[in-house]
Amino acid sequence: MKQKMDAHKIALMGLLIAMTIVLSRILGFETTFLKISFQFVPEMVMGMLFGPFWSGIGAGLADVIGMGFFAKAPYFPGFTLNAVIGGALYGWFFYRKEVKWQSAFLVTLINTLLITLLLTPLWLHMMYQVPLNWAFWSTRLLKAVIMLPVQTALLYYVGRAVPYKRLAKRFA
Ligand code: FOL
Repeated sequence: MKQKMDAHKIALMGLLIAMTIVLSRILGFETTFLKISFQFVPEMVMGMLFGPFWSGIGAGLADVIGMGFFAKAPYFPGFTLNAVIGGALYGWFFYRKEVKWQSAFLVTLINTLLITLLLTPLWLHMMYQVPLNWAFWSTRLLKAVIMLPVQTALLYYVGRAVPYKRLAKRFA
């Protein structure tokens, strides 16, 4: 469901966008071809509170604004699409729902397969003509295998800690 935004919600969304930018651009690990960050944490909170539509927009804005301030590479729209898809996924899975282990794992798996192992390699190939060889895939697979349990656990515990019912009532 699309919800109406008011001043209170816009302020909270702005804070979550700022947290996403800090986690992805300042506290993230980044090389030309691989990035590791915890930006999925504020993105999932967006998803829980605002649903797929607005969290897609919020995550997309965080990418565009973050690139504007801290660009370490040329802007490429494919990564904005990644952000929008990622934000929307968290909204589909967690909007006003109790976070379960199964859903935390499933959303991480879909994210990993679609974004880390399919779309990002495609964008990097288009941007830099990176050869998609074994050296490329082995680092990506290693990241995926390590981050899958870490991300699942973080989504679960953060999801449990967010009082989404109370917040939803206050917003209503
Ligand atoms: N263009 C835009 N719009 N946003 C960007 O962040 C961006 N970044 C680069 C180039 N153009 C951009 C730099 N290149 C990954 C690797 C290199 C890279 C961008 C992304 C990458 O590995 N991404 C991770 C997800 C990020 C995360 O874990 O926070 C991936 O697994 O796909």
